[in-house]
Amino acid sequence: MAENPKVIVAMGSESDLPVAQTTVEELERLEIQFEVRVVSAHRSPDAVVEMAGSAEGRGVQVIIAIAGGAAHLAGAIAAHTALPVIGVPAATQRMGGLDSLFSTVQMPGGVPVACVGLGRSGAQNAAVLAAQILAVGDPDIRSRLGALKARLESHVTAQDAKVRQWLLERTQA
Ligand code: RP5
Repeated sequence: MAENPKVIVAMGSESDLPVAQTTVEELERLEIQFEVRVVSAHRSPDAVVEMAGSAEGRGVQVIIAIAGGAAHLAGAIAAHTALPVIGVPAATQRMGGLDSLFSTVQMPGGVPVACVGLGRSGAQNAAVLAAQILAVGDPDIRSRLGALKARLESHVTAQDAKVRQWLLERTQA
């Protein structure tokens, strides 16, 4: 766990860990100091208030909140801090995550929660968006984000070459 975390990755239950893992991996790749917590808007509300209320004083700059179902975690955190909060709705068995999505994004005016989508790409993008927020005042993170963009581009360029070759071989067969 980082000594001076810039990001907190909070999840409502240990069962959200598979989603959180994707966020954590991207934060590690971007070399961002973070810590991970399990705090629940409904099961440990006092811990949510304590974590959110003390984050800014500890030097945290962004909070990522992962939760499913009646996913009030991101909103409950946003109620207790002026730090940017990014919500990641976790998929659920009954409604596929639509319940989590609506619970996360439908915030009252004045208390925003940024939400970048469900699933693996949502969990990854929460980390990237957190990095982009930090990068406003940190050129090192900005340069690591530049490297990420370059990696994404070369990955797609390689896919393009592969698919073009596939089509060539198909037409020659
Ligand atoms: C939410 O309820 C958690 O974020 C989790 O996604 C969901 C189910 O939690 P468990 O019953 O698996 O602990 O609070």
